[in-house]
Order: sequence, then structure tokens, then C-alpha cells
Amino acid sequence: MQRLSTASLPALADLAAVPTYDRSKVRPGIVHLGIGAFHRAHMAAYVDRLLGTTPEWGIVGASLRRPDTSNALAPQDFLYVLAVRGETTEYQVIGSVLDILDATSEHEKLLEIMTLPAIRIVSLTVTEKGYCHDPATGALDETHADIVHDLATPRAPVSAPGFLVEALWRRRQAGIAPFTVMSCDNLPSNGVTTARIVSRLAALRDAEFGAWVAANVAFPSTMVDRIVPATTDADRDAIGAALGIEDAWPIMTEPFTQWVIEDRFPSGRPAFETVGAQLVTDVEPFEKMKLRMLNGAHSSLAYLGYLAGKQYVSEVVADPVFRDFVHALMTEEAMPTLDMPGTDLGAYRDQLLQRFANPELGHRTWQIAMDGTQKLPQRLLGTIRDRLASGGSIDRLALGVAAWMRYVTGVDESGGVIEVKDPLSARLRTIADGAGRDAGRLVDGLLGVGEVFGDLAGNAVFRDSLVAHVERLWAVGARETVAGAR
Ligand code: CS2
Repeated sequence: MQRLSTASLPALADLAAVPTYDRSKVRPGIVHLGIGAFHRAHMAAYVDRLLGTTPEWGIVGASLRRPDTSNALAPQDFLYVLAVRGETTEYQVIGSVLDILDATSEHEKLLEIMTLPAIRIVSLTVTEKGYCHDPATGALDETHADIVHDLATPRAPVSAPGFLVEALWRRRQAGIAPFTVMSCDNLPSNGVTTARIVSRLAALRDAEFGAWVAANVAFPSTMVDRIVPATTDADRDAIGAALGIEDAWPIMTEPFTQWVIEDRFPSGRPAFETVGAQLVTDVEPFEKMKLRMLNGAHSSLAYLGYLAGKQYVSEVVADPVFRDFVHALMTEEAMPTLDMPGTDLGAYRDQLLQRFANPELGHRTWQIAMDGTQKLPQRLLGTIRDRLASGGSIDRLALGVAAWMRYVTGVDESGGVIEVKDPLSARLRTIADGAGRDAGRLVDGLLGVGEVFGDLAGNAVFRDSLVAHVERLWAVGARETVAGAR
């Protein structure tokens, strides 16, 4: 089978939407750190639609950890297929990514590109843990190994904040205006959080420079939304069969896509609003709605569903017990904490349930269960804090957290091993091993992970609810526990 490349595009045009602009005229204007599946299904697809009219906004991507994306896409001119799976599948070939660098071996080249005056935006999808921060407070974790490294050798950084700081430093030295830093990760107030982290790292390097970053670099917040499961070999085969072309790393996604952007780009930006993004002055209410409704429900379904032996999110919500539970979690416990005048939250919730049910996506519960320590604060714990403050019930939200606690013990309901992926997995393991089958000890041990739970650790209502749920999860399993909690 022929490999996807510029040369193969004309033959593909009958089966897929291919770039209609002249790719040879596109120039880099954006550097994107963390070019994983999400970016390739989301921002890169928006930018792809802009390049016909504004070819100065092409993307140079960088992977901070592994060279695999670059290795897969370089032989195909960085083109890839985006398969949009709804009732039918639509194929697009995305051409907005011009190059991908492996930051581990090409850090100098990456920094040189980040210093070019033509680069006016540096965007990020490095996942929650890529910010090297304390998730409970949003502050830079100054003891993080990557941060310690980047402070010792600032000219050859390894972390996303380290690359931003060094590139901003070089631009300032050279008298080049700073780029705008746009986080596209699922963090609360992601712009403010990124600003805090990057300015702090800059200040640790040089106090005056830190103040300059805080005063001169724009960090707009964004709300990003599109469900993008990890690509499987079966997906690659399906693309081959449908399009007659070999793509080493196609991306699968759903039809829905949303991008809300705070309009603060002093160095200029593409006309994102012409390709479906919403430009607003305050993103925070949108972010909160999405994190608490979509992601809060997602994580709860992932832990509970995984424990109940369900591999995919669509399988979990196909079971009325789980569906009713998550409907109630959103309606009774998440929606009352949101302030979104003019938005029909009930309709938003129903649309989420429909998206979760998409049987074509194959979105694994295990994938969402990853990195719980980095995700729980903004997905469930902030909601719980607000509910406790207003005297509302928290039992369903707490069941989501309890399911995470049960999950990180590393043993599933049939005695099988759970591969717990989390930057704090070793610590979680020690706590779980020390607790044995004692729910109180497990809960207290995990609540003691201060960078996740913060002040919530001392709340008796929350603790009691967790202990009762963990006991039940052990005694009757996830499905029965959920059935009793609807
Ligand atoms: C998911 C998200 O993996 C996860 O934790 O909850 O990636 C989710 O699919 C996206 O945020 C949807 O926009």
C-alpha cells in the first residue's frame, strides 16, 4: 500500500477532504509543545482551515518525551488522516503541521525556532502533569526533577515550562517581542495557571526576568473539547482499508468539537473565530463547566466502569445503572455549582451523555483513568469543595473519588492486576499496600497526599462518605455500589 504523502493527495481527494491550499506556501507562525493525538484532532484541524487565507500560521510541533510522532509522520510529509466517527465516518487529511521536532534530541533547534520573530504563538497540550505543578494549589513544584534539571541547565531544558522560559529569555536578549503562550490543557484557569508557573520558573532563574515575564507575556485561557481515543492497530488497518493508503499514525475522533479562547494575543493571532472557535473575554465559566461536567463524569465513569470490568466508556453508559448515576451526578451535584447564564446546562448534560455513548469511538476507561492525581482536583474536588461550602450533597462525587482510591490499590474485582499509570504511582502503591483491606486506612493514607487533596483532607463529611463508599466497593463491587447510589 502506498504511504500517505504530498504525492498521494490527488488520488485521495475523492475519499477524503484534503488540503485545498498550497502547502509549499505555508510558513510557521505557531510552535506547539506536546503534539499528541488531542492537538492533532483539535487545534491542528482548526488551523488547517485557516491556511488558505493566512498561510503564515503553520504549526511546528514538538514532542517533549519521545520521538515517535516525528518518526511516524516525517516519512509522510507530516500529513495525517483525521477520521471523524459519528453515524458515518468522514476522513480529512490535515496539512497544518509542517514539521515535528523531538525535543529530547533537538532541543537547540526547537529553541531556535521558538526564538524566530515569525513565531507569535506557542501553544501547549502537555497534559496536566507536563506543567510540573502542585495540582491542589496550581503552584510550580520546585522540587520536581525536571524543574531542578531546568534550573541547573536552563539552556538545555526538558520541561515545557523550561522551554518557554529559555525561549522567552532568548527573545528578550535579542529584542524580539515575546510570543503569546496558549495552554490547551484541561487545567482550571489554564492561562492563569501557566502564567503563574512560567513566571515563577523565570523568577527562580532571575528575579527581574520573572517580573518581566509576568508583566509582558500574555497567557490567554482556553477551554478545549473533543474526545480523542488513543489510536490502535485496528484503526490503522481501518484507514488502510477505507482509503487505500498507509498512515503510520492516523487520529480517530468524534464529530463534536469546541474551543473557547480568551481574546488576548498582543502579538497577533489567526482569525480563529472564522473557523468555529469562540473568542471571549472570560473563559473561566466555560472551563469550569467542561471540567466539572464532562471530565468529572468521565473520570467517575472510568474508575467505576473499569472496576466493573468495562473496557469502553460507551459500554459503561449503555448500562442504565451507570447512566442514571452519572446523570444524577451531573444534575444534582455538578450543575448547581456552575454559573452559566444563557446556557442550557440540562441540554449540555444530555449532549455529553450522547457523546459518551458513541459506539464508534472505542474510548478506553483505562485511558481516562490515567494520571488521576493530576486530574481529580479540577474534575471532582473543586466541585466537592463548593458543595460542602453550600451544604449540598456530595455522595455521588465522593463515589467517583472513592472509585479512584479503590482503583489505585492496583487489584481489580476479579483479582487481576490494574496497571495504574500516574506520576505518583509509587507513593500510591505504598499507601495502598500499607492499608491492606482497611477502608479507613486507605482513605486516610490517600487523603494525606497533600498536593491532591489540600484542605479537603480534614473534612469529616467527605472522609466519612469516602470510607463508606470504599467499604461498599470492596464488599459488593462497583456496579452494585453505583446501583445503590443513583
Ligand atoms: C478525558 C479527556 O482522558 C481523559 O481524561 O477525560 O481527555 C476528554 O476526553 C477530553 O477532555 C474531551 O474534551
